[in-house]
Amino acid sequence: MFTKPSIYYILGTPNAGERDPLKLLEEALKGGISHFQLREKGMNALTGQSLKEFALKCQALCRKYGVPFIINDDVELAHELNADGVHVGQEDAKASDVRARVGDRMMLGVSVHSVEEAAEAIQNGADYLGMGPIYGTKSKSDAKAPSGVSKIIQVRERFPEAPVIGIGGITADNAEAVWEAGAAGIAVISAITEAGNVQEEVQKMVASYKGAIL
Ligand code: TZP
Ligand code: MG
Repeated sequence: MFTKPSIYYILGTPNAGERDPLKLLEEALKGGISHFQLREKGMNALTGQSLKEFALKCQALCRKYGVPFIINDDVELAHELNADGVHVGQEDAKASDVRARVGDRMMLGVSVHSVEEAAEAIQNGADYLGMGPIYGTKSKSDAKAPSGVSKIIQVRERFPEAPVIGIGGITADNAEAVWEAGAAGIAVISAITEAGNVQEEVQKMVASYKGAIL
């Protein structure tokens, strides 16, 4: 599910600003992202039918490149589109309810901020954990204070088998510490979305991992 180093790209139309989100996604796919999450949130976020149409276009692109298509928060949309995965935060639907709704055919990711939340998420059927913000982020208005990589290390000690994806302010230049903490992947919005050359930026992120490919 997560070959190390996984580059997990997250995007919604509000993140893209003036840029074409589908072009950004295709460039990122060409650059070698391993996962894509549609996270449609914030000002002018798409809803209803326009969200569904946009999601279908993202899904088709992901299929073309053989990359799992994951939907943030919207369990019903994930179910309707038969997405490859769904991701929920602590304030979203309960992981156990999501698992019951989507069954075993879908990857389930849960955002956690502590060993306790990680234990609960795993107990409730999470396949992977999102942990952050590692560094400062401008992409999530209600983000908690950055925690660095210490929480990843704690979760990895307690649950060595659980894939942990670091998130929050991660760039090709600061990713190494996240890999060293034992993350299976890094989740990124702005460093990819705002890159001058998206393909190259993704390649740099892959290259920031110096360990064995696992
Ligand atoms: N959850 C924790 S930080 C964050 C989310 C969704 C935003 C990550 O975006 P960026 O731009 O890579 O810091
Ligand atoms: Mg959420």
